[in-house]
Amino acid sequence: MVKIVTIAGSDASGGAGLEADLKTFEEYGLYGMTAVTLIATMDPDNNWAHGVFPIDEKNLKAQLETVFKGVGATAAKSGMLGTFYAVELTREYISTYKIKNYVLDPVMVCKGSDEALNPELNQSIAGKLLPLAKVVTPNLFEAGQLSGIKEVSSIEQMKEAAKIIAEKGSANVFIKGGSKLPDATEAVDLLYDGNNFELIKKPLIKTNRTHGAGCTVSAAIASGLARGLSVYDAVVLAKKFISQSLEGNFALNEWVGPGNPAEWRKNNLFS
Ligand code: PXL
Repeated sequence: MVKIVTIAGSDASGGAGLEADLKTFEEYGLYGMTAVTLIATMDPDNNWAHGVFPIDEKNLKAQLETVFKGVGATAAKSGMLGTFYAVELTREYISTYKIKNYVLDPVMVCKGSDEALNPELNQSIAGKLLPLAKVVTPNLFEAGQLSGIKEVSSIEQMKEAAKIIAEKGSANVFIKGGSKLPDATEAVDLLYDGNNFELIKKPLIKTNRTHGAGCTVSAAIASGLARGLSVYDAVVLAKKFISQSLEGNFALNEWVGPGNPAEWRKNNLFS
């Protein structure tokens, strides 16, 4: 059994965070493990406002010991880390256990959440984790933050941001969410391997039920790497995976809707 771990927050509503990651790992036929950094809650009496409850440092370290020392993993991804100690512990375990297939999803804020952006925390993520990442998977907003380009709103700016982010250490940069470019007619994402740009395209799926899409695509890339795919092949397959997942989008309630990673089973791309 090939093992993979997500170091991420739990989304109590189940659409994003480690819940999205585990569902994705399952679809890829992997054994999924978790190190929970925080629990995110949403308030139905307050317009679905997000709450964030960090897991304490001792607890997180004990989870990482369980996973990395106690079991071992072929691949890892990290999602919402939330605290400086979670960033440092992630750096420590990914480097100590020499995890080559590490996908960094530099989650900065949840969609629809009003929690403040923490620039120092994001700088810590960039400084400590980008150099360890095989692939970093920022969306347009995160690419803007990581690169220092204020607003990424064209394919040219995606390329510019990818170059700057690659210089900070990640071996490959995958900028997702190209479907949100102002003039998008297709869902165009960008892969940069330090030399070449590849545009990865799929038809635009017109829905705002995209909760957890970013988590799912980075978990799918990590899953492809765990299965031995090249970065390019893992990204292309992940793009198919997220497109199928979003085809199966549904409403959880009046505020939010996720995709459905299990859509994949209708059209299993491994068989
Ligand atoms: O989609 C970003 C995200 C990541 N991780 C957790 C979340 C969210 C958004 O809600 O709750 C735990």
